[in-house]
Amino acid sequence: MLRPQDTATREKKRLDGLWSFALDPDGEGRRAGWERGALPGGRLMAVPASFNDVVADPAVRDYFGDIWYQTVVRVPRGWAGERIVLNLESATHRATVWVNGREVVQHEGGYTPFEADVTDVVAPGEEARITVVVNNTLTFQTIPPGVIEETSSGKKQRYWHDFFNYAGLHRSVWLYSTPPAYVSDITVVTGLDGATGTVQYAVETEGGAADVAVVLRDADGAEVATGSGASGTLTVPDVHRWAPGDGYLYDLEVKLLDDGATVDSYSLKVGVRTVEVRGTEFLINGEPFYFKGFGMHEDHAVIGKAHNDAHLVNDFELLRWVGANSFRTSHYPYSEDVLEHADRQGIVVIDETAAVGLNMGLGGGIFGGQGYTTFSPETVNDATQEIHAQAIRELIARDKNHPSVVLWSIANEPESETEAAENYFRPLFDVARQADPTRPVGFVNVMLAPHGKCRVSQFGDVLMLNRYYGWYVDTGDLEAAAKNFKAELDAWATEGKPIIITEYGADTYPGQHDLVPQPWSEEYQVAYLDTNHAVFDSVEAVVGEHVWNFADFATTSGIMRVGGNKKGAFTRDRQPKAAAHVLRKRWRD
Ligand code: GCB
Repeated sequence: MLRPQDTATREKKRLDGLWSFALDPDGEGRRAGWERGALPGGRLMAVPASFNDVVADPAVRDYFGDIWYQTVVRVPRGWAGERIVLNLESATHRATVWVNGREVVQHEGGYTPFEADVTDVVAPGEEARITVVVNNTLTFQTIPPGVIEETSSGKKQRYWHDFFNYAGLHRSVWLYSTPPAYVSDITVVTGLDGATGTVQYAVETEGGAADVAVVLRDADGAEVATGSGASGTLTVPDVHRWAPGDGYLYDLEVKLLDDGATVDSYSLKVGVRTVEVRGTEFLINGEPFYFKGFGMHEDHAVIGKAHNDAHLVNDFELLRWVGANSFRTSHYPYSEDVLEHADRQGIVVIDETAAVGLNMGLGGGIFGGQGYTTFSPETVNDATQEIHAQAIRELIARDKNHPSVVLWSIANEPESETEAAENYFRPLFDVARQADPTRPVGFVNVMLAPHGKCRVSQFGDVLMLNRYYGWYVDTGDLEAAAKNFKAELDAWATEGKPIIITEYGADTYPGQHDLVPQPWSEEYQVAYLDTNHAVFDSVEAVVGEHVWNFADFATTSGIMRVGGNKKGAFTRDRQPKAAAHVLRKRWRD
């Protein structure tokens, strides 16, 4: 699926703004057919936004179930004879969509786009009523998983991931037009042969006309290569490579031709670069790359997980300020605007699915997750695995052309020390490799499955480790932390694969100070980072460090969290803690 775009043959209309909004705890809307008329209640909600923190009502914040959204849009009159498509960049965690009372699409999974051809349901120049029922309930058959439990105060949503279950329409909704014959997908794979770059392309089309022509232009708009046919390879002498810190992008214009006349055109940004794992090295353009950066979250006051361009630009400004060259989309696919910006900025991305919390033994009460077996016919089972596979396919289908994306992470901290985990994950690595044979694949390993116990790491091209020596273990004892961490890393290094420390961090209450550094103080966070860095620097196979987290973020309430998770180098409103200055020194010097 291609992102909506304005081109010589296409137009798009953004449907963001205030939509009608209704919570429907009893599922009455589906029975009564709310899609056939105006929603009851007259409430309004911003799109895009997580609805949770916008409304001043605890019952709304923690609500789970059906959430109805509706808007009325006028279809541009100039779209007569065109194909008309409704596109939702995300609906968390699933949705059914009606246009003028007719169901047009359903989608499972909260962080990837979906769309419907609505040409036959709308009329150019006329109004169309768009109704979306979003559902945010998590079960054992969702990614991420959750369960509804009966408590003394009623039904409650429980889940095993450490961030708040924000939901709603988090990203833009579009109506767009294409000609009846159109380009439906493009895949590019780039290569390097000395100073010459190659751009292998494959174009898919629908609706008739089948002649394809492509033009590759440099950033100044000068033509550097042309091709014809639905697939081929372009060569670019003296190529300007896409590289970390240098987000140089070419533009690939794809034209669909009928008798020589252009019937559709689409423009794709292309960064020419290679990615390869060799021994314990992670190579970008054949050169060893060391990941410096963060696990992040899409998380802001009021809007929750909604995309916002000002926050996007600001977060990347802070990445640059602190000297980061990369981040992980922990723990779900981020808005595609984020990836496009990473492409432009030369920031490297580890792209993760929403498979987080597949570990019901984790936490020992920390996240309240006891009493379930992770993998069983009644919990995470074959049906979950298929939904997980689909989540991997949709992530890769959406992000395969982004030069910034160098590595797929198919899960964060799942149970991985059991035979059941091994059986669950083996085929999922195949799914990822089938969908993209060009990038390495991995998953993020949890401390409970150290070297020698983990049965899933064998499938990964890289080892991604989340470790909290000096925080969750060896709390406050950084000497022991260093010793134990080093011993574990030395053991992992024997695997002969690159190791990326995908999480390490210490909760820090901004403004909390200690002359003798104690956990929660800014001084302890600094000392913790220094200790960890000394360990990384002593293990050659370590090729990256991603601090947990870029910024403080919202979580469920609990005795382990003070107004959310406070492991940010920045506060939730993006002010630096002392740690941010220390990182800046290490990463920029
Ligand atoms: C982890 C998880 C992350 C949590 C973090 C923490 O291992 O991957 O989602 O937020 O630990 O702070 O406990």
